[in-house]
Amino acid sequence: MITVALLSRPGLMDPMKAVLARELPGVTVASWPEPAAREADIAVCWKPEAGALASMPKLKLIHAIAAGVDNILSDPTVPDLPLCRIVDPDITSAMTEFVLWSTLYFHRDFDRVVSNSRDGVWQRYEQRAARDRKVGILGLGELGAAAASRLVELGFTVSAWSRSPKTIAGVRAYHGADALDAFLSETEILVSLLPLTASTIGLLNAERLSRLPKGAALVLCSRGEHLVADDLVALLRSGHLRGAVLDVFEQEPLPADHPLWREPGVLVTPHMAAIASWETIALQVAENARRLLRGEPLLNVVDRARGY
Ligand code: NDP
Ligand code: OXD
Repeated sequence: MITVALLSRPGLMDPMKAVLARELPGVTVASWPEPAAREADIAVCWKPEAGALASMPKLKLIHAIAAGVDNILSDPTVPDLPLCRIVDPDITSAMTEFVLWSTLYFHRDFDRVVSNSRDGVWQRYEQRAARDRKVGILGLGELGAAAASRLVELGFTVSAWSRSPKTIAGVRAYHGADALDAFLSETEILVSLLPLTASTIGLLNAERLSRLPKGAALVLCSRGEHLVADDLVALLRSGHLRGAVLDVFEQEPLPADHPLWREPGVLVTPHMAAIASWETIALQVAENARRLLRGEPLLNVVDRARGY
């Protein structure tokens, strides 16, 4: 039969074991670095230790437990095998909820009134209709496209930026590096849902963030490495930017003494925008395992050349 290796810190992926056993009769599930794991056909991982995947001689498929695969592709020794990621309607819904909440947080001034309420300050702010608020989404893939459409339904003025041309009802779509500045210059609430690749790392730096209009806000749901955090802080302190909801960080968990926790205008959330359940992940791994055994096309295969 088939052997599945779980590469994670001890015990983290154990909830998958029963589901895999139920879905794949006869399967051997082993946790790295047990000897059986080294003989695995399928490796399931988030951020495997460097060289681990290359040391598995029977490996046929690498399966991420996440939507993003940057933590896997960052290892230069990762073997040239099919790499699959998680795509799931519940994750898409969860991300859409997070984007809607973050948008409303700034649009309806919750960032200001939460702070005012702690200080006993009764202050009302002039309200703007959703149609008068420009929300821009970086990345129009599984997650960005769903969030953009929902924002359109709520009446926001929505634009988006992707690598290749896209058409989504009600969304002003930009594509390519040449269009980025024009997209940014008309975005008041910027939501990042890009994959982390060589082309997107450090994209949100002082130069790009300065293109946003004064008073704009950032919602970072993608990866911490997309953002140059010091540049964000400088633009917040200068008053050019209003605030940021940051869900992802270069170092996770964000250390308790990290200054971002206490930076005025920044709200830190713990990489919680969309979390797949172990059941969901295990079911997708099992489906791709069956397809692998039958020689059928795999689901949610990553384009290794693009990096996402
Ligand atoms: P997809 O691969 O479906 O979509 C990626 C989008 O980004 C595509 O529209 C793609 O353009 C665009 N893109 C990629 N590179 C560029 C570039 N250089 N310039 C412009 N656009 C680019 O990804 P998902 O929507 O599934 O996920 C996006 C990311 O969200 C993940 O990679 C992960 O980092 C993050 N994530 C975060 C979670 C959290 O809890 N915070 C949970 C899940 C995911 P094109 O359409 O032209 O190919
Ligand atoms: C991610 C995920 O890619 O949690 O961040 O799926």
